[in-house]
Amino acid sequence: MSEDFEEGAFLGLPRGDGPADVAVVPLAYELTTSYGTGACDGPQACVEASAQVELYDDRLGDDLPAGLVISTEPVWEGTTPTLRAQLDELAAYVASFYNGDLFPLFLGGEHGILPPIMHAARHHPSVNGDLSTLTVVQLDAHADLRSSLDDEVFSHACAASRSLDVGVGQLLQAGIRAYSLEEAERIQGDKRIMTFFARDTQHPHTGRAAWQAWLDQLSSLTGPVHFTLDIDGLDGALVPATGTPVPGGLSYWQAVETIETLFANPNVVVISADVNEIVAQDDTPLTQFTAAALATKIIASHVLARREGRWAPRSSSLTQPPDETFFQRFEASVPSAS
Ligand SMILES: [Mn+2]
Repeated sequence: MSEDFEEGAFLGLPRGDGPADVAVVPLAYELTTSYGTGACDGPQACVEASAQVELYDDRLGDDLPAGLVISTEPVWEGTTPTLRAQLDELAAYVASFYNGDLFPLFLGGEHGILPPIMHAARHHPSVNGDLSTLTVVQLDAHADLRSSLDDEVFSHACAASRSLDVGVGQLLQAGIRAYSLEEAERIQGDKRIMTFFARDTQHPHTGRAAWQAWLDQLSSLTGPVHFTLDIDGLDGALVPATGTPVPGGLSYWQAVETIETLFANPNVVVISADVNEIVAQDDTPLTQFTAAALATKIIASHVLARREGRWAPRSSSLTQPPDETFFQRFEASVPSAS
């Protein structure tokens, strides 16, 4: 630990001078978690665990912050009483990080944060108001493609469905191994969705070819991308405290390879990322440390993309909060869903 270690900051990095190049944004949101609880404290636990993550990234060949300003924002907590009001509040808050000047990394919180984040992402200059140009790349145990769970259409189990509903153009997912008949049919029938199942990529004999197909898919993407990492996409042994740990998931190195491959694609601009379903584990810090290590890998991969000319700041005039709220947008897209 260096003497400039700053308590409460991601990686202990002091704020530094000037505007932020990377913003780590903890979102303490948990209103629909179905099984485990504690996703609300997860972001803070991840920031604390990051104190033990090495600043050196082998691909970057440098210590973070590598000359940049990495800012850890105050923990966002909703101030409104209902789920719908909190989602609107969240969408308006995160919109301020989509002006194109910086790279936001959101820490959640349950996966229900994704649809309002995607609504806000329309303001990024690379998206320029048209979310249909945006691809979401998702690592997750669950497809998150239900139409509702326990009568709640904004359940974390519907995060991917609602993101498509607010206008996201394409969804690529891997690690998927827990899903319903409804979701299996949706994956089959919806051309916007491409799913790489863990059964195939983790198969002891043929998994290697299936995994390579996933990497090839990431390398052939074009346009703006948001990367969403539900930590339950990893094998449950690595993240035992997450809300719904599932066996048979991705290895740590597969998550790293996904991140490195995506950020290395010269035809993609990764505009933002989130790491979610983090829960503070009491007996060992394994769950939150795993999340912190992968969040650090995301930041290092962004810094490398900047250095190699795949990402540049693009100031936007669209810095105002969204002209329509998340719910206005959602209800316009899916008239029957409200
Ligand atoms: Mn999820």
